This record gives sequence, structure tokens and C-alpha cells, in this order.
Amino acid sequence: MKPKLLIARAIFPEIVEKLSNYFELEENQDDIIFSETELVARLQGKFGMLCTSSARVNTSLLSQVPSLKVVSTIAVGYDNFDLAACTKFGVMATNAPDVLNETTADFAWALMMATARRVTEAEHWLRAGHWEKWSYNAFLGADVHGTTLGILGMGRIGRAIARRARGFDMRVIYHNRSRLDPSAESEAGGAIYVDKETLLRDSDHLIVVVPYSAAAHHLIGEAELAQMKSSATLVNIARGGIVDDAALIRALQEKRIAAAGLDVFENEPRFNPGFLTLSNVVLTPHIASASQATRLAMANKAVDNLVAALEGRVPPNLLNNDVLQKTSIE
Ligand code: 8YV
Repeated sequence: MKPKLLIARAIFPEIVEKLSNYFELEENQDDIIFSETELVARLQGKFGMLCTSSARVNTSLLSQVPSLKVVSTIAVGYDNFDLAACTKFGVMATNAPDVLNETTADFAWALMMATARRVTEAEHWLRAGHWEKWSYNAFLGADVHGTTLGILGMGRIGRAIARRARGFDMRVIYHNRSRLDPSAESEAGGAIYVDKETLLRDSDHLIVVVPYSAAAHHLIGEAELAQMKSSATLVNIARGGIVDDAALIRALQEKRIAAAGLDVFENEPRFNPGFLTLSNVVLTPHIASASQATRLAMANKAVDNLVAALEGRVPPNLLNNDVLQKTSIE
């Protein structure tokens, strides 16, 4: 008998087919967001779970599902996993990094450019039938080329964003927990390491790419927004909660910064409705990694992790290595 797997969200048919070679599957192609109680019920007797960022895996859940051995998320971010709890309960936790770096970097640029050049605002105006004559000063925005790009968080996606700045003759500055080595800096568009204050003060366009953690909560809040240029744009493709959305809405209302491009929000999908009252925002529903090819590649990575766990190998993207002492995997 094959071990059982819960596929907690709707997923590509080819992924379901692939998984069915290894596991007895319980699917959710109706894509219902399960509450913890529902998830616990569905996980009874399951060896593993394929999930996304919407599934919270913590002590409360794990203490009720003793059969569970592996949880595999189709995401690079894993703030929905309590890794210490996973280790305590002997559960391997895996993510799906790398394959989304370039696609996500493309999207950060799309948001930055749409925000700086007021693309969606202008389109809404056109669609609403307001275009009666051309005007020299309609929708004047900010230039992207030749300006200073700031990147907060210089991991793999941050570096892919920085590389693209070369073609736009931009000066790239960044702040990160640790400084990159000189060769990595030069590959990343000649990025210059600065302290957080300088990053906030000097960026014409600031892109947030840090992973979410308790320490990163409201990393950009009232005080940080106050240090930015009034002409600056802010882009967040990382996670809701890193930016204080209420503080950002106030700053945008009062034009203390020019505009924001946001793919992630606090409490998404029920984000702060204050954003909808603003014209100087570009808002997208957490789609930075959403190209057909990349989402499929991410799902395939997540499958590889599950199959490795099943076959007694160390999953390629194991997040809690210390769990190996608690499993039979060498
Ligand atoms: C995921 C993301 O697709 O990878 C991440 O961390 O934010 C997205 O690319 C999304 O979180 C669903 O799991």
C-alpha cells in the first residue's frame, strides 16, 4: 500500500499524476482554504502534505497528526512553518527555492516601472472614458533609468533584481544582514552596501525582498517611511507584515512618498481597504512568481522533496536539518 499524501490546494494535473505514482492522494482541486480543524481531519493517517503558504504548520496542528512525516511547500518563503515545532515532532519541512528567482525579479521590475510611470492609474482613467485630449502634463511620473535603486534584502531574488539595473544605468545600493563579497556585488549590478538609514534616504526606488520573520515585522514602518524621499516609490514583493500597511497608507495619502507597488499585504487576501482609496498605488494579488513555467517548476521541486522523504533520502530543500537525528534518514 502506498503512503497517503494530502494535496492541500489545487495544483497542476501533471503534478497530481506524478504524485500518484508514489502516494495515495487526497486532493483539493476545489481549492478550499482549510481551517486548522479541517486540515487536522484531512491529515489523519497521512505521511505527507503538499501545501502553499496558506497552511500553518505549528505545534497545535502537529500534535494532532502523529502520522505526518513531511510537509512540502510550493514557495520559497516558509514563515507559515514553525520549524522548531516540525523538528520536535520529527516532521521534515521543505520549500521550493531558486527556480522562481528570475521570474520574481522580473515582476519586481514590472511593479517598480508600473508604479513609477503610473501605468495602472493611467489605464483606469483611459478605460473610464476620460481621454478627450492629449496633455503635456498628464500622468507625469518618475524616471526609472539613471536613478538610484535600493534593495532591502540581498538574497538570490535581490541579486537577480539588481543585475537587471545595469541595462537602466542605475546606481544600486542595498542593505542586508551581511555584506556580499566583492565579486557577488559586482555581479549584482555593482551594488553598493549601505546602512539601512542611507538606503532609505538615498533610494529613488526601494524594493523590499527580505524573508518574513518576527524580527522583520514592520521593518518598514512610520519612522522608516519618514526617512524616504517624497519622490520615492516603494515596492514590496516579499511578504505582508514586513511593511506596516497602515503607516504606508498614511504616508501615501499625505504624499510623504510618491507611490507604492505592492504584491503582498498584511492579512492578505483581506488587505487594508485604505489602499483602494489611493490612486498612487499599484496593487497585485501575490503573483510575483506566477509564470506558468515557474509555478510548475516550483511544484516539481516540492514533489522532489516529498519523493526523497518517501524514499528515505534527505530532501534537497530540507529546512530543518536537525530533524534528521529524529528520523531514519541518513
Ligand atoms: C508562492 C511566494 O507561490 O514563494 C513564495 O514565497 O510568496 C510565492 O512564490 C506563494 O507563497 C504560494 O505558496
